[in-house]
Amino acid sequence: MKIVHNEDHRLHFPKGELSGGELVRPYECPERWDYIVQSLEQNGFNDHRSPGTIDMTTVKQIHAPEFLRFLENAWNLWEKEGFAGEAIPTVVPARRMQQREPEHIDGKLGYFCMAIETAITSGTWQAAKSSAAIAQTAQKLISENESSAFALCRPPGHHAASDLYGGYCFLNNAAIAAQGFLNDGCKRVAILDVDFHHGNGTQDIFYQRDDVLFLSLHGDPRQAFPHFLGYADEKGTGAGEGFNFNYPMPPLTTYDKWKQALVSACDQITRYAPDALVISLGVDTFENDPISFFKLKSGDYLDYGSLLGKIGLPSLFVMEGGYAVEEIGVNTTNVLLGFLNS
Ligand code: OKP
Ligand code: ZN
Repeated sequence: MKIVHNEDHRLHFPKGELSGGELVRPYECPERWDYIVQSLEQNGFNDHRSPGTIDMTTVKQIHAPEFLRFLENAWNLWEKEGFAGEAIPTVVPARRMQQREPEHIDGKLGYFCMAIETAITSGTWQAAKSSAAIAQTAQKLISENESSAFALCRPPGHHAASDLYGGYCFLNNAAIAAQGFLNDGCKRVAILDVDFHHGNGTQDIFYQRDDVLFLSLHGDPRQAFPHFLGYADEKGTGAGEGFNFNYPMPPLTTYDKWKQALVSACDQITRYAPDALVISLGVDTFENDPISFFKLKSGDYLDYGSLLGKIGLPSLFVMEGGYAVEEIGVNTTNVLLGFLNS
C-alpha cells in the first residue's frame, strides 16, 4: 500500500489549544505524524510518495470561495492588528444574529468557526493545503488503479464544512478526495468515518447528495464533541435522503458493540455498491485516548481493518484523529495490516 505524506504539517502547530478553560499544548501535534511514520516503517510500509500540487478546482467544489479567501488571509489580517497571540475567535454568530461576514478579523474568525479550540498560525494555510493535496494524490493513485492507499493527512479534515473550520480541521480532506473520485469517473463513493468524533463537516457537505454515501460511528453528541450534529435521526435531505447514516454510541463502548455498528455500516456500503470507499481513519476510539471515551484495544484495529478489507472496494484511508500519541502508530498500522491481510 502506498503512503502519501510530506513534512508541511509541521507548519501548523499552535502553541495553545483552549481546553478546560486553559491554553494547553495542542493534542493535535506533529509527534502524532512521527509515531505513525515510525510504525509504518517498522511494519514494512516502505512505498512513500510526496503529494503533488493541490488541485484547487476540486477543492472549490467542496469549499465556499469566501471561506477559502478567509483561510488564506486570516493570519495576515490577524498580524496586522498587532495581536500578541495566535488567531482564535471570541464572538460567534449565535441564534438570531446576522449571518454576514464582517470586515474585522475578530468577526471573520467567529463567522467561519464551528469550535474555538483551534488556533490559526502563520503556517496553518500552507499545512492545510498540503494535507488536502496528500488526500488528492492518494485518491489519484487509486483512480489510476491502485487498490488502496493511505493519505497521512495532518491537520485532519472531517469537522471542516463548506464554510466552517474548527475541531483541529480546516479543509475537509476526505470530502475533497471523494469529489476527486467522482471527477475521475466514479458514479458513487462511500465515506465511512470511524474517528471517535462525528464527521459533522463531511455529513454537512454531502447531506443533500445521493452520489456520496456518508456513514459515521462516534461518541453520542449528547456527551461528545462536536455536540451539535451526529444524531441517529439525521438521514439526509432532498436527493440525499437515505444516504446518511449515524451510529452514536455511549461512554465506555467496547469493541463488541462498536463492531456491531461497523458491521451494519459495512452492509449499507455493500448495498450502495459504490465504485470507491474513503475511510476517515481516526484512532481516537482507543481505550487510552486522552479526549475520547470508547474502549477499543490495539488488537481490535487489526480485526476491524480486516472487516474493511472484506468489503472488497478500492479504498482510500485518510488520517483524522488519535491523541494517545505513543499508541497512534501501532493502532493506525494495525488497521492497514488488517485490511491487507483480509
Ligand atoms: C478532532 B478529530 C478537548 C475537547 C475536544 C476538540 C476535539 C476535536 C477532535 N478538551 N475538542 O475528530 O479527532
Ligand atoms: Zn476525533
